[in-house]
Amino acid sequence: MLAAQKLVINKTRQPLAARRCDFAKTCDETNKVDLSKSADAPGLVDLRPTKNRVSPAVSSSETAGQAVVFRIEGFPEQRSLVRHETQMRNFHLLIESGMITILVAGSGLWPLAGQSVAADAPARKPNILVIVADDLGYAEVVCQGAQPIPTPRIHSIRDGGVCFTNGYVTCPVCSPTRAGLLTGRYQQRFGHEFNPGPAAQASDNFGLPLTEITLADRLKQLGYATGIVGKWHLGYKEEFRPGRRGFDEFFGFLGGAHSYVDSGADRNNLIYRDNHRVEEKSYLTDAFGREAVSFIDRHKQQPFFLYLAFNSVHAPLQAPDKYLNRFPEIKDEKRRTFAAMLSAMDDNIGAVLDKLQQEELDEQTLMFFISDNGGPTPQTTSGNDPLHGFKAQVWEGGIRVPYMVKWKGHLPAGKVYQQPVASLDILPTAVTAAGGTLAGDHPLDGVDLTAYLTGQNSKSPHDTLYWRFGPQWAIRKGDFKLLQPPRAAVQLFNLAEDFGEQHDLSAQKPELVKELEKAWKEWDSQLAPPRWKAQQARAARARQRAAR
Ligand SMILES: [Ca+2]
Repeated sequence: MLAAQKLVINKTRQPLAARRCDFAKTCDETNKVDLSKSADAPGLVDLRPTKNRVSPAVSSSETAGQAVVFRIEGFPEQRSLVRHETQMRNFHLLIESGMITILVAGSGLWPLAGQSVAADAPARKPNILVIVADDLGYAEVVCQGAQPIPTPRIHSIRDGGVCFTNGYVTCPVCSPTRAGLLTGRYQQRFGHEFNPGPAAQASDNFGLPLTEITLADRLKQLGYATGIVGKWHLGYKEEFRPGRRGFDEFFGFLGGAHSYVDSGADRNNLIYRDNHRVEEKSYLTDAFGREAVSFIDRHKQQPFFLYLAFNSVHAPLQAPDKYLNRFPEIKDEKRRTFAAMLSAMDDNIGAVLDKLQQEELDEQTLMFFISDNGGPTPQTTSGNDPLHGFKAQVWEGGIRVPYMVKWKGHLPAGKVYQQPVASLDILPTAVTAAGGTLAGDHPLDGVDLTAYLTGQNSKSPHDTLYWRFGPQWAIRKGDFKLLQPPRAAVQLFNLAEDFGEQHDLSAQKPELVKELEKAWKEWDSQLAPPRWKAQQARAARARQRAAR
């Protein structure tokens, strides 16, 4: 983490209008304290509040210098790197003059001799917000450029943070992915390999195994208020419910899918507030937005963890006129409804972001946005282009998803990160930011991404990523991916040149196939057998009918 020290200037500010640089116009124009032009400070840290000047510096490979977060009165928090002693000396002049306040400095900061500094002032732990979309395909929220259906509020996370072009989940369907995300561990390590099927047909032992420690458990232990709003899908029985897995509060449903317009549509999968059934009259996506804002309002005075797991844009395709009317140009009814559902989720994410801003919690909130698996395009139109495959498959279209992270003032803004990352990384990144430790008897597969995103570590966070989903499996090592599709021979792709997985290289590179197969088997040998089988709704209903 960058925040190795916290230094707060403890002195009275002096009015320095005569010397103050007009940062709104940039220092170049006033030329009063433009130390970057000074002869004794070539290349001084750029204090201008232009976001494009900050991000490249932070992401530079020449990051041997000190990361400094500072504030100029009247302007948002800034971040920059100081690489030379003369730069730091001039930085000190600005500190001494009262023109800037150093908030956070990187480890190994030059000593601030003679400064009136109160060191080690306790920093408030950041809030953690994890927003999960359901079945949202790679093509629907993109890292760069326009997209088919406008989602300006989700894009504001992208534009203010880091967007992943190679962001993966650990399974191409809902429940196992969530088990991996909330534990930071490959869910196959503890047998959580498949969906349970509908509530009425779920296996008796279905639920995130009680041996596992969730992100909520960890953050609760660190003093966080913890809440889940939305879809749980990690167990129906009492011992598996959110209240027993680290969450103080729960508003949502326990199953894998839910009507958006009838809270009592499935008597086996009702809407709950904690352990009490509630009637919900609002469109469910709006209700989840309302509850998320309420949670923040109730817990804004303390560090909180909010797991906001929308079921949008999972089937059934349902949306009220309020959102449908935004897309009169879309003639295909299915696509129009999907667009309305996505737009509704975007609005409600916007309400959450607005609330954070109103409460001045922007810079105190580390937030993630991710989809739990790829789009089931034939069922909902959720697109994965140009990736190959869909939800429930280990081609890229099933496992590479929209994924982004934002922490204003702490992570770069407007950056696209192209190394492979995983949903597993959310837990270690969040726990580390919260001041927790990752050691313990539950070894994690995820990594803290902070140093990678700030440019302090230029390596890839993961040498290798693995998938196992019944008979399907895959391994990605560097640019190459070997995968076992259902009922077919293994396929090898170079994702750097062919991320649409169109050109199978297995016949051309048999040695690489063997090497990757061996590596996958080594990982596979560490895994537990599935604790329950995949339950297909149609097959389960047929069995039930036959049993009557
Ligand atoms: Ca899903």
